[in-house]
Amino acid sequence: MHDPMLHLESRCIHGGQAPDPTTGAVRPPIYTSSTFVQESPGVHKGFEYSRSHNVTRFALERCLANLESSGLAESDDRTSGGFAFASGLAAIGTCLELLDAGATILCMDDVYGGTNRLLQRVRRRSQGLKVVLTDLSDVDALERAAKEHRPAMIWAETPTNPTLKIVDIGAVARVGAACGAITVVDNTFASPILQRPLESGIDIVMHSVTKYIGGHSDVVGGALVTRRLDLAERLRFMQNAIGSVMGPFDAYLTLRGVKTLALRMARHCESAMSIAKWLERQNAVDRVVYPGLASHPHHALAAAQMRLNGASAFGGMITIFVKGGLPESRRFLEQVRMFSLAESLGGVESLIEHPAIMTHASVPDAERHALGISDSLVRLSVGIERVDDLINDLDQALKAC
Ligand code: P1T
Repeated sequence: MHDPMLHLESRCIHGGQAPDPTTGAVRPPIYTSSTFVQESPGVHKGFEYSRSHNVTRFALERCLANLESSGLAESDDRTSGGFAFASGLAAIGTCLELLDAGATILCMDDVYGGTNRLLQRVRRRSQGLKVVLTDLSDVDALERAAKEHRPAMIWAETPTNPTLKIVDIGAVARVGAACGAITVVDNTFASPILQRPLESGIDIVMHSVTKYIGGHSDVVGGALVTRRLDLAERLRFMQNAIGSVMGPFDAYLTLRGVKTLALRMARHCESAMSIAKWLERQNAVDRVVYPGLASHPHHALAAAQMRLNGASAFGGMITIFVKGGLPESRRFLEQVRMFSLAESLGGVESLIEHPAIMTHASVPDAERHALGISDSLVRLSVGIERVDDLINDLDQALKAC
């Protein structure tokens, strides 16, 4: 079903989905077959080999393309411009293959540590990429860097991981179009429910579906969606040529997770807002960073750019600076009970972590310090448990530090 007029909640259930044509099954089956029989060499039913063609993966890819409003029809591209990968980093790696050796990529300075590591410690060497890290939340800096470096790709992440800066997606699209760069937004923290980069003119949206899209901390996966047919053709070639595809079981699980994405996001946003406001009143907390708070430097932009059913909504991620240093944040993190101390985010269960030691350890020290990822910075992923229970948990843990 491809009605672009449907609301996002309905598109989570029906977007890009049709009953199985052979049986009428309302959920796509898990097609495990690695290969497909041919009547005569080259004569087949459109399915040759499962890396290239998998019914279950295609179902997820069409659903994500629909949710992100790729605008491509199945008659343009088999999965309407959606592509699923074995992990978020596999999706990023495949996307970077659109660039020729020696190309320049202009990248947000604060991105997931693994994205930074792939760019700086792998692709700089193996692909000769020139990686220019800039604070793209500063539109003047974005314009200046684009003029100076003439990048072939601009990579934005918003809200950023872990400092929750907000990048103006429309500005990235405009600057990218003016300098001929392919523009990419990592939409992992917002999910397609809150933020719609392709509708603002961005070329490619990237997701770690491990997070909100999967939503249950039981699958690792990644996705790319493009609105441009030329890029869809190149990504289809790359996805098959490189081969870091999502397997059918993971595609099934992810698709199952997507069904409740809109419901979950509403709860994540509501609870995170309550918790952020509560945290602001706690003595043991130096500073709370949440795009929904008036104290956030990019609050107005976030309010305009992150929307749920016509109202502003700011996601489920909160960053705090605990008073003191590493001993205090360590005690706090050891003391939480309902929040699990673990990497990752976006699941139904609340997670908490220490980016400097955990998710962003691979970011070079000097860069980490410049970004303010200090030993007192703690990142919370607010789940969908009862919010009072979460606050009680944080309360008892903060009292211990
Ligand atoms: O873990 P993987 O599915 O490969 O996705 C990588 C990735 C890409 N982009 C963003 C914004 C991310 O947050 C991640 C993964 N992040 C974590 C594991 C984390 O705890 O921050």
